[in-house]
Amino acid sequence: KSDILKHIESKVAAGKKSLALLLDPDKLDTDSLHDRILAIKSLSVDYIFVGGSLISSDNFEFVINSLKQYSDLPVIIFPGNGMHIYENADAILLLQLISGRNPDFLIGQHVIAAPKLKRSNLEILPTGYMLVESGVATTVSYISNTTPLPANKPDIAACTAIAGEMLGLKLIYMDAGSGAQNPIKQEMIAAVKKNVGVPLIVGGGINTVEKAIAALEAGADVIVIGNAVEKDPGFLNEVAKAVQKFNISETA
Ligand code: 1GP
Repeated sequence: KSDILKHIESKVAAGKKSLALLLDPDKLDTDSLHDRILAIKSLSVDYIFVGGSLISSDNFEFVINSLKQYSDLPVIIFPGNGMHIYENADAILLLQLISGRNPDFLIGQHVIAAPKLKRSNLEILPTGYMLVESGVATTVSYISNTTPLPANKPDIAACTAIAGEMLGLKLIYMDAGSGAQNPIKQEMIAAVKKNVGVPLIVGGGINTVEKAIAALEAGADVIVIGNAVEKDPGFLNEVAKAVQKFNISETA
């Protein structure tokens, strides 16, 4: 099994930030996937997340297999439900949707997925998933049938994350949802970071270098970029450089 959690934790302990690229199998052009994977190799991307709340294409396994074949980066499933499991990946974010009150995404899907996950070689990453209001209705909010956390309530976000950590979750993922109009506010990221010790992943609507840096400065340990790279592949290079620069200036 992979040791991705330890790797993330040791980077956080060393004060280093990381970049995760989210590949949504529904949004990818599979013809150019091979070239894209080769291009990613030359950039300082740390993790590849594969998934989304709704996967309607047949590309999920193909994307994972291609990544495993052509790159050495850790491939982590970002599942939308208990069906999104494929053991050729390295790990899976076992998401508990702690911002919501839908029992299906707090325990139901997990019970269904548990035997398959136990038989697999996937590293399980127990993750408190917090969906934050973003200005527009996101797919994840609709599909999960949950109300996102209000964007201007950092105290609710902090209490939710504290509860998640106390329940034993090893990562907190704050997400404004894919293609969010507004990324998560710095105040909210900072409030969560101040109150929990587990690594903090932040994503949703990060589509400029400035927004990426804002999330990192506020306390995100890992930032996730999806949509913006689909629209402009060159953005990945820009944001990877920004994360690198951030790490160098922090240690200097
Ligand atoms: C969504 O956090 C991810 O779940 C990434 O969001 O596609 O908006 O970058 P974007």
